[in-house]
Amino acid sequence: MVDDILAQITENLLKGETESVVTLTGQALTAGIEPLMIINQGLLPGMEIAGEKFSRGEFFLPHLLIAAKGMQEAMALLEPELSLRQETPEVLGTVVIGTVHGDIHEIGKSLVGTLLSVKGFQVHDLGVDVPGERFVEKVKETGADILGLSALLTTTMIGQREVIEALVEAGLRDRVKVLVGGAPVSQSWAEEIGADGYAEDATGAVQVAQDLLEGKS
Ligand code: B1M
Repeated sequence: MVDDILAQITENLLKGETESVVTLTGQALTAGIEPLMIINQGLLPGMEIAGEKFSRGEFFLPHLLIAAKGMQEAMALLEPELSLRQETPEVLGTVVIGTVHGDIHEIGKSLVGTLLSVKGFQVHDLGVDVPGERFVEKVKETGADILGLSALLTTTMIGQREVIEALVEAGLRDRVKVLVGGAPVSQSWAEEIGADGYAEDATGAVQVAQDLLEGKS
């Protein structure tokens, strides 16, 4: 039953049946399936397969857009449920997050932001295609503990390095920990550009953010 409903979510996401994705997500919640399980085993496999099909020339941009719409509409249903499970009432720290300049991929960055909020971080999400100076301004304004930089394209990940350089220029580098992520990003890239942390996925990002605040990494 659980596997069945999650498989249907994946299938409908790929078929571009946004309404069915939302209905099935609601049904999954009613059936008592945890929101994170719906995300990780229902929605994300769909996005992954959509990307693979795009690489093979079986899907085109409109397919990706409609799959993204399905995921985002389902997330609108899941986010309040995730908030209800918020673990700590006190604020663990402040995070500024966004997708770097030239890159409009939104979903992974938003998922990282949502899970950080659920854990108890105060999150300022700057959105996508964010210029370096905007990150710097917001870090200054909020006194953020952590700056999260997402990049989904091999051509835009260089933007993460540029933001770190902009922080150095603004004299803020020592005041904020930089966490990087996104499909083409790796631990070695993080080290190369002088980031403080790297996470492969949203759950990992929460762990790394906590470790950074506790000074473990
Ligand atoms: Co684009 N796209 N896309 N796309 N897209 C990818 C990334 C791609 C891998 C597809 C492919 O070819 N297989 C490919 C990149 C190739 C490369 O550079 N290596 C690609 C391309 C080429 C493009 C365009 C250039 C296509 C074109 O125009 N010819 C174009 C670029 C536009 C631009 O940004 N300037 C483009 C456009 C789009 C859409 C707009 C159609 C749409 C995005 C819609 C939206 O976000 N509102 C889209 C989509 C949907 C995808 C795929 C299919 C799915 C991305 C996604 O949302 N995944 C993607 C293929 C793929 O990733 N398999 C693809 C779900 C999401 C939860 O995962 O974003 O990876 P992800 O986030 C993960 C981790 O990466 C990590 O945690 C998240 C949760 O687990 N993570 C972090 C992310 N950020 C993090 C930050 C952290 C820590 C962890 O700390 C701060």
